[in-house]
Amino acid sequence: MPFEQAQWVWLQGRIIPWREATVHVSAHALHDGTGVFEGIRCYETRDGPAVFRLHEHLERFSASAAVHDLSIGYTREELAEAVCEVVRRNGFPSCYVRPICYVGSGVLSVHPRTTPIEVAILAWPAETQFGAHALHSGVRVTVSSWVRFHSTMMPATAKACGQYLNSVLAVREAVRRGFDEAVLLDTNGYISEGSGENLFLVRHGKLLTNDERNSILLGITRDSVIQIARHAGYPVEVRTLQLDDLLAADEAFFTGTSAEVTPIREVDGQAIGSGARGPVTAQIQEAFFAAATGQDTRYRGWLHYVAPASLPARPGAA
Ligand code: PPE
Repeated sequence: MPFEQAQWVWLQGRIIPWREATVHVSAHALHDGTGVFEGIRCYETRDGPAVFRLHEHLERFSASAAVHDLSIGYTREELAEAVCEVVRRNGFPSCYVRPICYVGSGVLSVHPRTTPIEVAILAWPAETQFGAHALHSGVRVTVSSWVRFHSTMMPATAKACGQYLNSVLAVREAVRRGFDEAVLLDTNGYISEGSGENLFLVRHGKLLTNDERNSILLGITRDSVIQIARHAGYPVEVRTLQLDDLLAADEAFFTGTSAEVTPIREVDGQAIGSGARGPVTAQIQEAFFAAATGQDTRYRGWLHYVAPASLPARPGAA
């Protein structure tokens, strides 16, 4: 269990032992889902652990909080330092980091009123979402009977706790049906995204992906892959995608902090392309990991090194 290795948690400005980082059962967030969170990866690099695109994750965290009227109460600089502190204290060479800001205990009416807001940052060692083998062999997906909620129902580009029930329903159904993951359609029947990943297609040497008009969470991995693909010379077209685009694709893959770049090999029993990881997916995957682990120095600006606070950052470290 990955949590067994996590010893320290940042809670409200203090580093405390994992087992003491608890929330009361009367917390508003537990009942009504009133919280926002982030999922961030910290990769092992030659210069020690480095948090991938920390700035962008903290920006989305604050945008999610703003749209749900939650006041985080810490600056981005304070949160960035807190993330580094949690990684350092736990001594992880690489890990997954989960900042969360939620409405605590005070009232249990729908309107949380002036109930205090709490902020915590957890970290734990985490393998890639679908397991290392899936990076090579890909995953099997099913088109969900649950529809991705539209942004007129809840802000779809925010990463809020309660909205994940939509994803949980979809992924539970997918697993029950014998698949690895769900693909959700939007309210117009176009492709939206996976339960926790964005989706890319490869067709005739071009990458295709959708955007917020199809109710997706605007993934930071998605943005990274768009930039990496363009640098590698692949055209990337951002447009609405239909199910037949997916079924007719040469290759398809998911992107996400947890899933990284995972090939999709089959949709409801129908093979995508050759039914194995395609060459473009393999190239994008390799380039993504080279960027995230600091091997490709063109993307060093994406890395926030977790250098010890007491020592000056090493030359070249951001
Ligand atoms: N869509 C959804 C719905 C989503 O949850 C994620 C992240 C993405 C797209 C990809 O976004 P990004 O990580 O910025 O590239 N899903 C997180 C896991 C959520 C969970 O509750 O677990 C993640 O990958 O960390």
